Amino acid sequence: MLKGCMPFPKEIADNYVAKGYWKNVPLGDAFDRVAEVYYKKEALIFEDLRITYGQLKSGSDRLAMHLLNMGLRPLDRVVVQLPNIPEFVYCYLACLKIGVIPVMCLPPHRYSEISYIAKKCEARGYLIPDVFNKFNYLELAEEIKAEVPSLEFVLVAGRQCPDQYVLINDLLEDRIEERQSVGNLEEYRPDPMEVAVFLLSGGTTGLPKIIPRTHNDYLYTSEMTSKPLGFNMYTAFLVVAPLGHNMTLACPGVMGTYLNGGKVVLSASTRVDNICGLVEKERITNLPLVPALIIGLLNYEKRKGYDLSSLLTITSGGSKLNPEVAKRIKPELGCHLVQQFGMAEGLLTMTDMNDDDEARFNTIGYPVSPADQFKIVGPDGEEVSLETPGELWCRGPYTIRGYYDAPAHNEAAFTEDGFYKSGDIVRLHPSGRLIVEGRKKDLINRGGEKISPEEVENLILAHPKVENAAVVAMPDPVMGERSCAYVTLKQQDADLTLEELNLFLLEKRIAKFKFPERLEVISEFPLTNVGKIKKNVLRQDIERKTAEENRAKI
Ligand code: OOB
Repeated sequence: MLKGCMPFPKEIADNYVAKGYWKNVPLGDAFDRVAEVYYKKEALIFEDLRITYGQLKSGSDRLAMHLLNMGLRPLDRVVVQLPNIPEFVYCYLACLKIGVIPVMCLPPHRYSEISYIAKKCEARGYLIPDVFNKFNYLELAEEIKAEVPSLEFVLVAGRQCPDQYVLINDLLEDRIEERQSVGNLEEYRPDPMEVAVFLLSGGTTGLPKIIPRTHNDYLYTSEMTSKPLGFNMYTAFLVVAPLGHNMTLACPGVMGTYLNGGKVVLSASTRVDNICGLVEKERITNLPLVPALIIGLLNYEKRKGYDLSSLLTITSGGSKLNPEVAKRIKPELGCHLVQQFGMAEGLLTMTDMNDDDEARFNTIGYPVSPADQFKIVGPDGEEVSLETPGELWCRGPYTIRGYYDAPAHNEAAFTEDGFYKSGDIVRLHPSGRLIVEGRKKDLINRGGEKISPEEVENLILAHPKVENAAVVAMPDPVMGERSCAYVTLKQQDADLTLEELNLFLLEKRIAKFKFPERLEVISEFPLTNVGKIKKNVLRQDIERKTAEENRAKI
């Protein structure tokens, strides 16, 4: 396995193969097999582009050959920072076919994240749009190239780019298969036990950790998560969240839709009018959303003007769904709710369409594989009794055994016998389903997008006026949580505004969703007897303040 990755122990891997969980089929082959059956059927829709399985297969073959000709080889890493456009899917499949590892970054990431990740995984390629959401990625690429010596190729989705970069569409249009045999790809067919994709962790430590997912485990993920949703060739799957998220990519996501011969529709925006318009136009059957968008959809007054009757399921995942919101889905949107709890590290749990209301509104269901193992553990490291909250530890055929090149962190995050310590606090319902109670890890979950407080605190601490800083989650009725920064200042009589702080963070060039949305300047921090900031006291403080402010508004 790629150096820096922790393989599954041999006897366990053999057992997963023997039991049929791992098919020993690379992801690219799995797609091609379906594409041959559904050659003329629509696979990918974006605005007025309608792409068939046949076109997607031949386009990704062509792109794979071009990548090889450029010099990319199996297990090379390429950072992917493309938005939800067809080029993303072509490039993803092309990489999978030749074992090049796509590193799933997000369009809002900026210099700070991309330079760190590209360096950490020694990326040889960087895939970007030219301009997206008014941001110029070509300029960013220049700086990344200067900073990351391994980076040789910049591939651009767009109409124009500097000479030293390559336009993805030029490659997609150049009929290389007339000069070279497609059969040559066989030679580079990846080992299914190898890494297929690098995902990024939500990150509780300073910077994101890299999550290696293998062909075998990632294929299994998509197979198992498409079952509770009843995916088949009539599935019309709408992608709203970034394609680089595990949920949209593979749980069951794009890959799960393809394994079943369905069609994927890409949404260019997260606006509710856009979502409703696409559901009506494309007769969408399955819609995965974070709870914040479900709330947006339910509260969208003009929704009744759209025909949403094709919807069979809405999957909610990424952050906790309030049961009061869950209850409204069936009566108001006319489709089933399926709750999904997951993590890029692996484990997934889901409710079933046929579950009763109590289970669907209040639980996150069962782990999706019979081979998933989990423990719910108290602070002493011992398993707690039924219905007692504790930390969720998990292990199984699609949960990683370690982050990429992070031995010290792995020691803390995994047990010796391979359980991943998720940092989530859950409780076991007598039915065997799990209920999310909270979390132990220091993280902010802003509408499903994860923020590492430590990463932001380290940047705030560099502000000349700031003496000490702590970033905590504040409750929010739509996003679930937003980020609030508490700071003490070096000079007690000085002041600092949120605008001033965020202008400073803008210079530090991190993704904007990580910016604090509220600032509390205090005179001193509540400290434990060993001098650590008592974050729970700050969380309670901001919870009380926001509750009081909300009461005052009514
Ligand atoms: C998904 O993956 P990540 O890696 O962005 O975040 C994982 C964390 C979990 O550890 C948990 O803290 C939280 O996100 N989470 C939920 C949740 N689903 C995820 N918390 C409460 N309720 C839920 N339903 O977020 C992810 C990956 C695959 C599928 C779905 C979500």
